[in-house]
Amino acid sequence: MKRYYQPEIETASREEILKIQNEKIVKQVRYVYDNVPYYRNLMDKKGVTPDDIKSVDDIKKLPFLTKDDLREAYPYGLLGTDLKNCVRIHSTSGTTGKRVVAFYTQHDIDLWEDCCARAIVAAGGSDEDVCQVCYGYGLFTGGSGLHGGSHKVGCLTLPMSSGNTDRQIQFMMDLGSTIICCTPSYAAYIGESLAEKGYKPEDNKLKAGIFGAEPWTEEMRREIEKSLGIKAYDIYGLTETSGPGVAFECEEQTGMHINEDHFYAEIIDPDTGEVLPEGEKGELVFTSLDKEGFPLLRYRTKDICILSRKPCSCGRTHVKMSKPFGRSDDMMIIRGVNVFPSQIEAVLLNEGYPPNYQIVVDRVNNTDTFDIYVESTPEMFSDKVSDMQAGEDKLKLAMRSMLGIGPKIHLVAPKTIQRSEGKAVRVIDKRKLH
Ligand code: DLL
Repeated sequence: MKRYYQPEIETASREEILKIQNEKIVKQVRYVYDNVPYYRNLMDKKGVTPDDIKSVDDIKKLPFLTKDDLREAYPYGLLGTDLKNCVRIHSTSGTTGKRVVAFYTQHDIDLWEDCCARAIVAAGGSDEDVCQVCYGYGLFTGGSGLHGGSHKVGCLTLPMSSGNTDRQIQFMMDLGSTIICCTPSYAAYIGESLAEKGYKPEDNKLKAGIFGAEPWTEEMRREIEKSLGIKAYDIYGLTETSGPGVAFECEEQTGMHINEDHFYAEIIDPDTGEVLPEGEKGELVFTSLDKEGFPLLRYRTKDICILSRKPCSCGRTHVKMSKPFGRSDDMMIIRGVNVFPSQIEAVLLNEGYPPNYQIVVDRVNNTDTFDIYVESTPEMFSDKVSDMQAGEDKLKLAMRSMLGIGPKIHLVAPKTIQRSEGKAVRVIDKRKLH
């Protein structure tokens, strides 16, 4: 079985990768300068010309691009080529403002699908596999990305899209799916539904899952691995840079290899914009190295993570990014304390609760309120108020020691928190809604 989809690139030496990157960046910057007036303007304002960019070391001279720029340039302002050369668009859900629309030429689709194919092979996939894709198809990149990757690997591809969980399970069991691709919250839901139908983890043929598109903790990984009887791999990406597959996990499960021949990664201090050394935590910034339709230079993702060049036992040489600790914009500041939803998830799962919860933050009389609704399991659920109260008190204590502040915990009956088929909505911050 193949260990790598493109071994010559995935295991290339550092020098070889740098050589590829240096050649590509010179061309990509020139291409953007010549074809994207919006970015040319940013470069002119900063006094940088394509001639100043001779290698990836010079990337730090370039101006940043932010989500606000994407909104301002909507829809065509960052297009890198004639529309007639583009064959597809994808778009973000637009929950936090105007949608982002990304354009793809056939070349862009090819390199994106290669990245997803690398991820599938890293998860043990081959042409012997049945790959059930239950990310949403359509404008969202999840379905199409993994679908294309699965085709390239030669898996039998089940283009399920998300939702209709009974049908997902029927196909999974009848056709013997061996790999499943979806959001981690949907994977947890499928695991729960399988158990409810009386299936044990060993009853299905699944061996691996490729999960991403939303933050998830190591505790959640263990939960999913147990309930589905699989090894769960992380995959990362964003619409702006093409979609899933910008980075993916290998069997070591200690971070995701960034496809460095296509994307150059930097970590910056989100406040000052200064580039941080390897190993420091900060905002991830990507520069595409060979995109045509929607090339982005120094795009600030808002995802907070750490890069590592520690050698990996899988043999891949590309730099690894940690799981994002959260986004700089989903960090909540509650009564002055920084709180990430991932910290809350870790405490809940460590305390034996299922991964079904919702965080509600509000402001009453100028004071932040902080409530967490947590589903209990049928075994934990009790008619006795004192039992439930004891559970809430214990959880509050555990939260306080992790977060530094104590939320109000509401233990609710099993099955009362809405399940997610795509990206889960974990936080309702009513302060932003007022
Ligand atoms: O979520 C692309 C994708 C699809 C990735 C399927 C993986 C699998 P967007 O909808 O544009 O694209 O959302 C991008 O989702 O900036 C992160 O904040 C978050 N995200 C994506 N993957 C992960 C992950 C897709 N593995 C935004 N862990 C990104 C944590 C993730 N967060």
